[in-house]
Amino acid sequence: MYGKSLVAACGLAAVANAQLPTPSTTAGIPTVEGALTYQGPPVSGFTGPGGNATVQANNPDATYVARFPTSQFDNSTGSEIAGTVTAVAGPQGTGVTLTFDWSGFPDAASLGPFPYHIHAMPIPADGNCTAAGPHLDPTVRGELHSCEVAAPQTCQAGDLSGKHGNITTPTFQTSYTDNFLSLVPGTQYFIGEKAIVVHTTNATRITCANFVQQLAGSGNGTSAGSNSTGIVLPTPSATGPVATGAASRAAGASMGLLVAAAALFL
Ligand SMILES: [Cu+2]
Repeated sequence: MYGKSLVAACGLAAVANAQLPTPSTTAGIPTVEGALTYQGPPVSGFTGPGGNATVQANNPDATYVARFPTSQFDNSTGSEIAGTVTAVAGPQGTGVTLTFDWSGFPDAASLGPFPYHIHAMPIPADGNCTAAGPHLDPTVRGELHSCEVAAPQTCQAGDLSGKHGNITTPTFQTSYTDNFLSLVPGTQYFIGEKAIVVHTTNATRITCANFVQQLAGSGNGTSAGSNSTGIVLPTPSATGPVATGAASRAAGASMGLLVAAAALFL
């Protein structure tokens, strides 16, 4: 449906620098792994076949935390992004308020700005960011049109940087409410047990962590039943320990190798 000509017409080459991976299929930008959403001018009002995202009301009083690892250093970027992203219900239970306390971003001039998204799946215990799959996109909007900031209901629900801006600084400490996310398990917009992934500007996944529910009264993680990170999986028997990590961090790999990988796994 979408050929290389359309990709070219979209001006993809303008997205980034010489490190930008080349779209590798005649079917358009590969999306199964969660591509870098097209960064050019939006097409006003464009939605996927699922139409506009719906405002998520009646969110429960629950807290989910994505804890980023502090034990790994990314040789390819010279960085160690650390910190947390905390998710609670928005005002009157509408939407989700996200609070970011991130530090350690690499040089934005050469590797940024840094997009970040909620992806459709959790990462496994080995921290493999690629396993997070594509973006959380319940309206099936896809990657070929950039997020229209003035109309966030048209964007991919998980495209946080599309809706709220890329990261361009060494630290990222902010808070905002996104109305198109949910804390209700089982809903299409539910972010729990899904990964939040940070990319370099060419879509390489440089770190990731899962949103895991923090049980009431567990404080910073000393209550019975918590694991070493102080957070507890709602389904502790499912897949083992909480996974935080950054398997895209190929220690010692050159940026060139990562770019080659990114070309296959956007
Ligand atoms: Cu992403």
